[in-house]
Amino acid sequence: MKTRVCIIGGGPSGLMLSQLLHLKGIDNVVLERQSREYVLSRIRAGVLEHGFADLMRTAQCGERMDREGEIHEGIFIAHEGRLDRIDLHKHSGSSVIVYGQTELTRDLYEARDRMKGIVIHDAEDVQLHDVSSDHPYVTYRVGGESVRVNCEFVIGADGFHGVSRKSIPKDVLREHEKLYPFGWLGVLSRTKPVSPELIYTRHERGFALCSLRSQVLSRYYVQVPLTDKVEDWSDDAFWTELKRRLPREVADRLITGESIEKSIAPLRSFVAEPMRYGNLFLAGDAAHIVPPTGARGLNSAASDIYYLYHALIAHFEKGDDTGLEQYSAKALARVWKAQRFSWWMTNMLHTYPDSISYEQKLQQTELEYLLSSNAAKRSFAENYTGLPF
Ligand code: FAS
Ligand code: PHB
Repeated sequence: MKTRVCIIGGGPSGLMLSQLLHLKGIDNVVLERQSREYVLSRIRAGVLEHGFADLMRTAQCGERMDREGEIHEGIFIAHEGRLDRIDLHKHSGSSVIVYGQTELTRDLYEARDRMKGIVIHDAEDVQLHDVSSDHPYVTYRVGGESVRVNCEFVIGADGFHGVSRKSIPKDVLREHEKLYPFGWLGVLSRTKPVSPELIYTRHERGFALCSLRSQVLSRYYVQVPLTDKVEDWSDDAFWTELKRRLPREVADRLITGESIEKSIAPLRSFVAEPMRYGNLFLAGDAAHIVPPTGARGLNSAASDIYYLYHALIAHFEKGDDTGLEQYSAKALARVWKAQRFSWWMTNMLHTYPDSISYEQKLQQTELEYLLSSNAAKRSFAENYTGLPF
């Protein structure tokens, strides 16, 4: 098989780039390890920056997002039994769209199918070869048959556990990682959301988040110790704990129901540098991970794809490689700003099992400063709605 760009990973990063390149007539193939059903069964992000939403529209995949997604101009922070709202629109002139990653991934798949895009599912043993040469290629197996894909560029959009990052030599790759001493237990329930806007909660028992996917589908999280297992948590235990962390006025109106998805995700901050090695380019979770507190994960993938899309067009249409040469530095500059915001928001809102009283007072002060300063709210709002690409 021969193509111009071989994309490894059929998540939002890989599919978005595939769709954008296709619309510019740039031949590409997506290799996805899992089945489509498996990819679409994953419950992940829920908040889209305006930059991500614009990319979906450019990719001609934004129609359902604009119809079904909810525009949110503020978020709430619950603490000491009360709710404070941060007006994102007032402080940044912008907003976010609440629209689940599962749905946007479905929209991207449907667009790929509609335009006869080549997405290979159940691709086993994907391997990258000669990525530092002018003739890289990728091999994989499907249905017992080995296939070779000759290409000009390989895009590693295969997530944190993918094969692409590991194809960069250890003496070239630098990894920066911070692990957090807690995880998030998440529940999806077919219930009316407790609040029209997201509620991030700081509580002595731990962080909690009230989010949503639609007016009939709610997404809730509570911070749990890393030692917890999802089977330790019955639905009733989850709802009881969530209510204990919410202000009384919110807890009293919480509509509980059966969980249709329940999982525990560990929290980590991670960045791999550089994001380019020869003709291999990393994008999205393959290169960086954030704790989901700031809703930056999927949104950081968006700016990687934006930079790669424009760089590849300049290469194929004008022979201009400036964008490709600058990609890693440019993508990392924005990635690290998302890392900072996610780390800062996580530190401010979570309880640390062995923190000292001084650190707890600093956390409390950080939140009090945010809620009392227009300058702090403006900084929060411009980060949360999305720094410029
Ligand atoms: P993805 O991991 O989504 O996609 C990579 C794809 O590559 C997968 O489909 C995988 O099957 C495939 N793949 C892996 N190895 C392969 C191989 N060797 N060959 C071929 N294919 C391979 N972000 C937020 O903003 N908010 C959230 O609330 C949030 N919650 C999250 C919860 C969890 C449990 C996780 C893991 C992530 C969460 N994220 C959240 C971050 C998440 O949304 C990512 O940022 C987003 O999925 C990034 O998309 P991709 O870069 O496409 O990576
Ligand atoms: C979600 O709805 O899953 C969600 C929203 C905002 C976050 C994290 C997760 O910061």
